[in-house]
Amino acid sequence: MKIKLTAILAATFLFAGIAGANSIKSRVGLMVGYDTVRMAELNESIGDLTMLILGQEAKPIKAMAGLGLDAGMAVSENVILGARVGVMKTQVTSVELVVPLIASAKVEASGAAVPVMGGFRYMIPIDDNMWAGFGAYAGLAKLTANMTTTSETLGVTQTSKLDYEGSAPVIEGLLCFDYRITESISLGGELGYMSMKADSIGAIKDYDFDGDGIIDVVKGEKAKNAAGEDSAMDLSGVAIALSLNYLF
Ligand SMILES: [Ca+2]
Repeated sequence: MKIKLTAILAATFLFAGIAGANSIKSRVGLMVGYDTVRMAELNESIGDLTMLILGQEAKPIKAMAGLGLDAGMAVSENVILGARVGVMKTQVTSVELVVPLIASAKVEASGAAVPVMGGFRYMIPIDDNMWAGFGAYAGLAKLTANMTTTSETLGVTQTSKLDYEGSAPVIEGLLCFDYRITESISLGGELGYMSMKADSIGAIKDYDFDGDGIIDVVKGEKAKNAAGEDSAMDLSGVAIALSLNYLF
């Protein structure tokens, strides 16, 4: 196993044409990210729904956070080609209505995204340990949105979930820096803008909320606003990330 790993690393070095200490290095890293999100239409739809059910509009969802894995191969002294995958979750927004001792009802909504991207970064050494540059990534994301309604009447609790999914092209442009803590460990930072918008999202299965045998939301049925238009799910926004990277 050790020999095999050494052989793979040796081949990587040869392919990448690593020139010396002042070249960029191949890397694998773990990222922690925070993004603002537009949401826009979907926030309106969630607000319309909570208004309809509970007479109050849910607060808009404004941000998401998540984890990512990033891998990049140095292909010249300054360029890394790489791939990354992330798992992001938005804030949960909720509205609750309570009639003391008799009943309560709550609607919660949130979203999530799994972007998979490939791209490059161009970086130059600022000093012995610090690198800075820019990059661009593009790919696809799976988006999901969830609405959960919980109602309690005279001690009897009923919960119904409604899940939607969609897919979106993703494009991200970013500024990045890297601080080499040791020869093989770096702390990275990124500030970018990520575009990630699904024009519509559809129910993931058939839903019969009241159990009367009649389907209330058919699989694939799109999330709509009060005006009956498709709700886009727009998770585009400013993206900030920190990463811990192994360099080789
Ligand atoms: Ca039904």
